[in-house]
Formats: sequence, structure tokens, C-alpha cells
Amino acid sequence: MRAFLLFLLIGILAFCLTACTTKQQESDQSRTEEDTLLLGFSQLGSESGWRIGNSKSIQDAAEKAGIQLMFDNAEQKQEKQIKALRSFIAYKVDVIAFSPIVEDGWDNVLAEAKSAGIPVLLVDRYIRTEDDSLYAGHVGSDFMEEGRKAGQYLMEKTAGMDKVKIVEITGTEDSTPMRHRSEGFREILANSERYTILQSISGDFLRSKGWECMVTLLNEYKDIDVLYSHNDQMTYGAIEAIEAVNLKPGVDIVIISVDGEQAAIDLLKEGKINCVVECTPLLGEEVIQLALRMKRNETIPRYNYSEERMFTEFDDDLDRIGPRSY
Ligand code: GZL
Repeated sequence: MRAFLLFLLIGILAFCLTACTTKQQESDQSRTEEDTLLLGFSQLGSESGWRIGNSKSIQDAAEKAGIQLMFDNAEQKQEKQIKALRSFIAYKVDVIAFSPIVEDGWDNVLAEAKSAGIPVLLVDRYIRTEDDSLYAGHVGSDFMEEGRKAGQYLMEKTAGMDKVKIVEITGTEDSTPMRHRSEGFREILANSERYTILQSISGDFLRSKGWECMVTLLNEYKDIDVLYSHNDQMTYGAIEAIEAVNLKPGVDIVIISVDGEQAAIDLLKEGKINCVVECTPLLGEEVIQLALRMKRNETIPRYNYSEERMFTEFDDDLDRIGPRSY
């Protein structure tokens, strides 16, 4: 009898152990399946330290998560981005993510992704479309808020001035950051009649064009009080042009810049830039987590905004700003 009971006990234990192991294997297998991800990412280019930092952030996060990443750099050309998206569709990736260089012209290719059953995540910039079903959500900055922050700094900086003459060097025409950084800035300045925007020229987020724009503006206007530049790269070019005519950036011309690259923070500490509105490129972790959720057919939040700061000459802790990774 004792032998029978012992045999029965061993049998029950063996059964439970096998069941648990299989369950664990199934769980590992299902978790592995769920968490395997082939992500197609179309990056718009390499135009700035911001963009290079953004690409690195996404590539590093994909490697850390152990997912497969098909990464394409469109070198500032929308047609190359569209071609990359079509190749991702042909390759039957699980999820498509991309940073659209401009807001218009995406409906056809995104309709093809939708027909192929591939969900799309917008990264950094937005598209303009009548069909909201063409993408699942967006992750990146609130560019309107960045523009408002620039305006709020300027209101504080120029409180004692009765007339303030501003020039603006904007980013890529028809891109979301260009449109919204302008709009948010003007929304704040509209509260006072003291501000005049003398001219706004696109520098396409490029250092060389930032220099060209500032040379043109300095030749045109002899009484510029403020430069509002939509990214640090164009600001560096503008500073070169300002110094070439023996004006002091940050003193003779107040300079507001956006991004928060290391070089811009260094210039802020030197007093050559007065305000740096942060726009973080470090979106990789969130892109991967959102893409994994999309792979699992989860509904993701439509808007996933980054937390961002502003650094100005009025801060008493500039020396405590840690190293920037872009
Ligand atoms: C903003 C991003 C912009 C940066 C520029 O999120 O799209 O593009 O501000 C970059 O530096 O070129």
C-alpha cells in the first residue's frame, strides 16, 4: 500500500513539474513571440546634432531591447522616405515608424501600409491628413509649447523696452517644428504691441543656411534687437555672421535658440546665447515600447509628449546642467 502511495505521489509531482515547465516554455515562447519585433524606421536625414542624436537614440534602444530594426536615412528627401516606407511594406515589417520631413504628401503610402495591416507610429514630426486612421499615434515634442516658451522668455527679457525688433530664422518649410515654433512664439507676443517681427526666413535647420539668412538680415536691418532661431545649428551659423560685423551675440542681439545641443548650452554659459528651449531627441526607448505595444495590437495613446525644459541667462544653476548627449 505504502509503495502504491509513494508511486502515486511521485507521479503527481512529475505531472505538476512537467505542466509547470511546459507552461513556462509556452510563456517564454509567447512572451518571445510578442516581444519579437521587426520595426521599419525611416529617418529624414542627418541635418543637425539633434537628428544624429535622435537616430542614435532609436538604434541604441532597438539594440538594448533585442528587436530587429530596419533603419533608412532619407538624406532630407521626402521621396526617399516614401520609397523606404514602401520597402518596409514589401518586407512585411510588424510596425512602421518615421519622422516625416514635411507634413503633407503621405496619404497614399500610409494607405498602402494600412491595407497591408501594418500600424504606423509618427516620431518627432507630424503629418497633415484628413484620415486619422493612417497612423496610430505620435511620440515627440509639443512644438507649440516650445514656441510659447521662447515668447515667454522674450517678454521677461524685454520688460523695460518699448519697441522690440525681431528677426526669425525658421526650420524646414512646411515641417511641424517650423510651423508650430513660429505659431507658439507669435501667440505669446500678440499680448503686447511692443514686438515687431521684421522678417522671417527659412534656414532649413542647416548651419550654413543659418549663416546665409543672418548675413541677409544684417544687410537689410541695422536695428535688430532679437534673433529667434528654430534650431541650434542655424544659431551657430547666425552667430558667425553677427560676430563678422563686430556685433556681440547675446549682448547687441538677444539670441533665442531651440534644441539644447551641448554646443548651444556652452554658448549660453559664455553669454553668446540668452535662451535655449530644450527639444529632446532622446525618443528611442519610448519609440520601441510603443512599437512593441502596437505589435501586440494594443491601443496606444494618440499623443506622447516629451518632458522638456528651458535654459536661460536668468537661471542661477547653469553650471549644474549635466552633459548633453547630443
Ligand atoms: C524637432 C526636430 C528638428 C530639430 C532640428 O523635433 O524635428 O529637426 O529642432 C532638426 O535640429 O533638424
